[in-house]
Amino acid sequence: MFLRSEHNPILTVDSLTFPANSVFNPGATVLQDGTTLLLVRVEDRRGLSAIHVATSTNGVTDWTVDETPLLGPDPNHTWCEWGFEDARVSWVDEIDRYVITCTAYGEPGPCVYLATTTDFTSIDSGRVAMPPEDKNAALFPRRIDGDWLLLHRPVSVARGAADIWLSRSDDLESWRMPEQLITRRPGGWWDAARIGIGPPPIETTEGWIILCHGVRQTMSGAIYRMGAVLVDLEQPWIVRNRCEEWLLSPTAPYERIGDVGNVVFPCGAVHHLEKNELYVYYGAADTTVCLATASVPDLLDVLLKGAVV
Ligand code: BMA
Repeated sequence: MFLRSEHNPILTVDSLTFPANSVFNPGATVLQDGTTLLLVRVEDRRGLSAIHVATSTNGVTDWTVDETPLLGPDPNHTWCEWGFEDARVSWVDEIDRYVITCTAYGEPGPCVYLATTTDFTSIDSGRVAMPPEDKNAALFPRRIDGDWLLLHRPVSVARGAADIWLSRSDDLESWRMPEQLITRRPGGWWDAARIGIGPPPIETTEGWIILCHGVRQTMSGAIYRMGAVLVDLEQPWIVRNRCEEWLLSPTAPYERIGDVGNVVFPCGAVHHLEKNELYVYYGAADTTVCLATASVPDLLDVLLKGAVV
């Protein structure tokens, strides 16, 4: 279903003009002029992460990565003293801005941070949207039934549970009515340990495609894979179908070996409407940025046949 780019990994630390440990887990969007823009997580040689802007005219090769981070560790605030991680980005017509959701990391624990920008050179407004421990958030790009909808992944320390929740807001500032949307499957399933959102939901006539990561614990550590869920177009709090099988699993050497081996971690997707193709940008082994593509009709075909599990 998903075809890996022959250029994988499409972005590595060797392409940066500044020293760093790793570059991974990219959010993605396409600008007005057709440039693909990634919000990549760059981990520096202290171990702290920042969100940097990377651009390419073809979305595959020749990336330029800004040296100055868009969001970086701030020692003046405990909640982001260790930086920002794993950005997702959506263009939101109603507010004429991009909305970035990412993890702010500091002593209180990881929390969801929501920021807006018009140009990716500065942040207009930014605030913590969900207290710790909560991460892996993505916004639906338009209001539904009058509300903004945020997908996020709180952790229940008591149960060790980490599922995808949905919360609503009138103003993108205060969030209410959290409800569980997509939960881990039990026992031997590939997403039994944790499940979290990947890129922001992708709108199609059949519903919203939600790509997610699922985690399974094994005797030699966790395996992070990618799966897909289809939720209703007008009532996205209703899960229509869920693929039983994963759609991308770490098998390539660059996904198997790295700082954290056996990880594919998608945060960005670009729907190229002319080809009806999805470009999914993902982190491989917490070390590099990779790309896999799939036909949207093929993906929907699988999703429409899938069972709700
Ligand atoms: C998750 C996140 C990701 C990371 C993944 C695998 O919990 O922290 O940033 O890619 O673990 O290490």
